[in-house]
Amino acid sequence: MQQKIIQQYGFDDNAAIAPLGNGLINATWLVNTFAGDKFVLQRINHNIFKDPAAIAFNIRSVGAYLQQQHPGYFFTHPLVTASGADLVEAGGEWYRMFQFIEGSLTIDVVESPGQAYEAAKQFGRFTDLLSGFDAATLKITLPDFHNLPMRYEQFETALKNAAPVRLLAAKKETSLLLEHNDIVKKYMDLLPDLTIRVTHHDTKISNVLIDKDGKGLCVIDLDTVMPGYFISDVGDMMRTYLCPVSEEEKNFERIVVRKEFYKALKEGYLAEMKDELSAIEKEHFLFAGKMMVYMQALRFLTDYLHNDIYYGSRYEGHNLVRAGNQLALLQQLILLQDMA
Ligand code: GN1
Ligand code: MG
Repeated sequence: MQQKIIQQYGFDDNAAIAPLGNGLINATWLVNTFAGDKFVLQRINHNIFKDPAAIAFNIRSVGAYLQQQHPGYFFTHPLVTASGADLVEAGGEWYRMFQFIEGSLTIDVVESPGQAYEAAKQFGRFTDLLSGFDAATLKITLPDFHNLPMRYEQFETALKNAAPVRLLAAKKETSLLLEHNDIVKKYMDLLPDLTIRVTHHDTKISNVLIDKDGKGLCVIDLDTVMPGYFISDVGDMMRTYLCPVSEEEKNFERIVVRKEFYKALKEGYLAEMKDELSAIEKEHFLFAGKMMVYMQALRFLTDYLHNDIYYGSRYEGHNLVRAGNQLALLQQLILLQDMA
């Protein structure tokens, strides 16, 4: 199937196609053409993204603005096919292609404060460069994606409908989520004071391209670029950069918060966003992390209670472990005092 897609972009039949990266939602391949050029092919998971054309619209619209207003910014525009389309349908699936940026790298785990700084700076820069762009013109590619009260309601519904054996297995995680539900209230109270901006909504480290010297180049994976709050981007960075192990780690003793990484993340983000964020937003910098870690724990546990229909599961209890992991991280974050 992938060969058929790349033909539409006018590539030779002899391209080598190999899986790339480890996202949970979309499938990605590296395409090496016979001529020696490299491209990235992606299949959009349309069970989750019901409207792939909305994603393409947003990327086109943001890309055009950046090209016009900030021509020096490095932006990964999707390639167009021989017939001019930036999205290809085949067998009920949607695909798009990007140029592979020579010399660019991605990493999966943040290993140094410098990497946290660079990545946070890139995500801050993206939102800052788009501060003159009307976020309201973007399409909503995932309705209610980071709607915390709605995620909480879904969790409550799952508690009512789950199989008794899963409910019992999830007893500890369930009571921790209930215990910390003041986060939902705090978030609701804060909302009127937050500004809506162009938000990436998936700020994990593998969504930043860096060069061989570790300098940030740009952000990628723009499927969830939508109007949103700084909480989403800053919080998801905290969720994925501060701890030396990922959400997959089963040994929760290894879940700690690296203070120097927090400091670097904050410095990197504010290097671009300090004049954009309000005083109230800055005061809630650390809260962003708590909110996003809490929401991810809710999402993993809800999925466990729903028999893993969203995230899938590679072993029995996978999403329960992921939820427990995020709750351990939440407890560590609660202990962290804000600084800098
Ligand atoms: C999903 O596709 P990926 O792996 O970048 C999810 C994020 C979660 C993340 C947890 C569209 O992201 O919201 O934080 O898994 N994306 C979607 O690993 O649900
Ligand atoms: Mg993603």
